[in-house]
Amino acid sequence: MIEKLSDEARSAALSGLPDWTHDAERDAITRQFRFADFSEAFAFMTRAALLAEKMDHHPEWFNVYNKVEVTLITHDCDGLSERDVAMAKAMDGFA
Ligand code: HBI
Repeated sequence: MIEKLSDEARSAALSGLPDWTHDAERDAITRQFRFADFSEAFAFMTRAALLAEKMDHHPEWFNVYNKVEVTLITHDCDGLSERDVAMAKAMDGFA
């Protein structure tokens, strides 16, 4: 069973994810990505999608042209888990 991060663990994780915002209401994290064009944005989404399948952990996201809005939350614990942190770090690396 995947565990929700404690307040302390979450704060520590978020300090390493400066471009992400914590949504306290959902206990989720969100980030807006902006790319050069749609092709770049979709390339990012393709890489993230392959990782999501590999991790069995899937983002909630919205794309319009060169913008991708991502929300990460772990449905199994209805909040933030290590999986969200790992995916956020990977997405930052793809961007
Ligand atoms: N993706 N974001 C997210 N959160 C989950 O809990 C989750 C998922 N993808 C698949 C998954 N869980 C599986 O473990 C099943 O629970 C669906």
